[in-house]
Amino acid sequence: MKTQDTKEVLSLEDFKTEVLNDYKLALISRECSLLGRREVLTGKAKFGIFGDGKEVPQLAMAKAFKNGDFRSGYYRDQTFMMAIGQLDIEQFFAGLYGHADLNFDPMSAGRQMGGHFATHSLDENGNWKNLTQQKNSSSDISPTAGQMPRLLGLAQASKIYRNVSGIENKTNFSINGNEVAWGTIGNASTSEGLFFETINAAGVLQVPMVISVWDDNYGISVHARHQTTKENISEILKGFQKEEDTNGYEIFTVKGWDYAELVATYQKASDIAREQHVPVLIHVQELTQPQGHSTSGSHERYKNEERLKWEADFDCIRQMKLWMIASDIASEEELNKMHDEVKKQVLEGKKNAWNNYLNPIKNEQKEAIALLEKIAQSSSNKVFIESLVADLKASKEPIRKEILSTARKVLRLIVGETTQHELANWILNYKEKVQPNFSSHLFSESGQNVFSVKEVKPQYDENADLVDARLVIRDNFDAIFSKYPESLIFGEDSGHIGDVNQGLEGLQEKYGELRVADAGIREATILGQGIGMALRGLRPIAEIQYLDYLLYAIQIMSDDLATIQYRTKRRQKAPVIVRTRGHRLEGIWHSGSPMGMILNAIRGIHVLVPRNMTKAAGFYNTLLQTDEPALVVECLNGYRLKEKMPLNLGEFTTPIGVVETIREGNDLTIVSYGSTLRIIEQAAQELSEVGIEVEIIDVQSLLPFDINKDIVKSVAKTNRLLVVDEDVPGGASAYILQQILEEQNAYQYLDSKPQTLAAKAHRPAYGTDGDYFSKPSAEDVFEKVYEIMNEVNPTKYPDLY
Ligand SMILES: Cc1ncc(C[n+]2csc(CCOP(=O)(O)OP(=O)(O)O)c2C)c(N)n1
Ligand SMILES: [Mg+2]
Repeated sequence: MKTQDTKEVLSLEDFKTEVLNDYKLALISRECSLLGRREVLTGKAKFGIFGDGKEVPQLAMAKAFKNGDFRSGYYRDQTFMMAIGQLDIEQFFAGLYGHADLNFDPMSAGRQMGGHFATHSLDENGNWKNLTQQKNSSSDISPTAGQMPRLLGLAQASKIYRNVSGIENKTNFSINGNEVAWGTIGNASTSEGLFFETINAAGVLQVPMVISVWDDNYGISVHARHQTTKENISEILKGFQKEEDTNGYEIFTVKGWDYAELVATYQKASDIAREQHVPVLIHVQELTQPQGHSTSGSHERYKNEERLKWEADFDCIRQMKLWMIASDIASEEELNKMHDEVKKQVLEGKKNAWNNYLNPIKNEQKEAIALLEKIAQSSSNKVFIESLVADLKASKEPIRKEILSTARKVLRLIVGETTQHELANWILNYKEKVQPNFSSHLFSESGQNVFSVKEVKPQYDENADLVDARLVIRDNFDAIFSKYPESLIFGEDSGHIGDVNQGLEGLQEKYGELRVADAGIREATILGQGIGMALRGLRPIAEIQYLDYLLYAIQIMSDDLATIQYRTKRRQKAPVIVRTRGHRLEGIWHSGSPMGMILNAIRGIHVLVPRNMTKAAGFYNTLLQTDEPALVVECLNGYRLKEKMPLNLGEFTTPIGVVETIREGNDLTIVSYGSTLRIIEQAAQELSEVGIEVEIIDVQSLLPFDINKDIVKSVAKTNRLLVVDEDVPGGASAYILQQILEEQNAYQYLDSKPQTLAAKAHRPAYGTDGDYFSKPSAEDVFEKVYEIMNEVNPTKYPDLY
């Protein structure tokens, strides 16, 4: 047998020891699952989903997994995580309890339910660790198959590191692209489109990815016959098999209880993927679920007697044990003894984890009780307070909600009493201490976040010519690719023709097919490429051809990219730039501006809406200096407009979160963004002709929004506010209004009703008339403003209608 790193032949004794260690780990993992379920049923933990029945193949996968490799998997993989040394018994239970402390639950600091695994790519200061000297797992998400798109990017990173020059020195992330990305997925989850999209894309890209399907014949209660054609995923994927002169996959099938065969298969898969950059699919069959799917139900409801008996017989740990006995690796007595020891060890670990979780909260409980008891003594509501305190005291396994909720209830009972101030302070301090456990790191809090970048204005030659704006974008990308060798762009038509608007024209020739790349029509995995590569230190720009098609990727942006920093409490980051173009052109699927939907779906990603290409280019230049993900929506109708060509390409920056006043006026403030601004500017001119002077503010950055609160300053001057955009009514305009009225308190300066002017609720119709009758026009803006002014001064601005 080969060992993990040296490939040397082991002595028989070493071999036995290795197998025994593996078996012990399988037992530990199984005991964790069994005890974990009990912890949920007795109320100590809220929900449990475990890896029982899948232990043995994970031991085999861990043996082939090397430093620098990455996993992208799902909730069954606890055994694997233990086998690579990234999860111990106490951490397993800390995750189950939701211990909100990274020191105890390194997976997510209690933010995710147990069974969602991760390793730390960043140290406590947010700096990259050396990923080639550790075993890595990207952080899991719950949506089935949601791990697949990112898996593609994790694998592709190796290909980039192996083949692109100029990044050889990035040895923190890769050594010659020798790293494999390992995916795991349940059999039923292969029904998802994301699975097939990823499989196809990896077959095209030929990247070092090994994807294991853990096949237990079920997806919760739903049998394989409802999930998979022919009930067999490897059978139906046979067309992907690589042949001599084609791309494609190596496909293996193996029984999930056959330890020796599993170890051999995983070693083979690893070699093929690592050396040849050919993807491998391993269909691991005949796995079981000894306790059913999760703690929410019991599998006796949907598995018949025969299946249950088969599952008991073919339990992978039982089969491994039989094999060990038959092969004289150990006697049954020895193995039973080992099992007894493991049971004690797991119980011990569980107790420690529980105490570690509970003790700090108990101390907080004590502190609160002492304070509240003291307050009760001098209160006119003593009796009521003492009753609340008694309830809190009675809680033997308190949670923070009970502590804070009691304190807040008492506060209401002591309003006006001398102790009010002390308790109010205690509550505020407690909240300030605890709230970040649950809310920090949605965005980067590091010194490299978007607020850290200095503004550099575009510089121009005195006689700068006006050029087609797409040339500003193109030449700026040229500057970016030469300045940042780790940057790359990919999307539909982004490579050979240099994107549909030729903002990348000629750049593939200059920077090569890997850095300026065409991608298949598959928006979700284009995003996944971005996420995976960013997780491995590259600076990907994922291009989505039109804003209207971002919907295909929005799930991955929302579930994966937007939550990465948050769900790992910033131990992983993926500073992907998503480039797209939209807002206004022609017809239902080339004119959408669903910014409200996007804003609400992707908190955790910055949302930037530049009004022209110089602003857009400046955003890219800013973003590449930061460590955060962002979406940049270029104006689809802006590429042929004329702009001056800046001199300092690749250097000038557009500040993020800062608005710009693009026209000054005293009568009313119009707030907008993107293409709509050109219409508003036209209307403003016409309004000026009838004596109405509007101030126009370009938001530029919807998330973050006006960090300097400049809009309220304008409203304080004009006392009137109109928000205009091309989204549906109540879409992004409602968000903008909420920011201005609620966050900036602009309501106090208003002399007229604050209003929004948006597109019609339906999709924009085709043609110029379709546009005119669907989206706000210059006349619509004119009349809306005029109507507001008419209400103010009907004599000066008489009724139009
Ligand atoms: C998109 C999505 N739909 C539904 C669910 C709920 N769900 C969680 S696990 C699961 C079944 C998955 O079965 P399978 O892929 O075979 O994995 P197994 O649990 O059997 O290992 C379902 C439907 C989910 N998490 N995500
Ligand atoms: Mg299954």
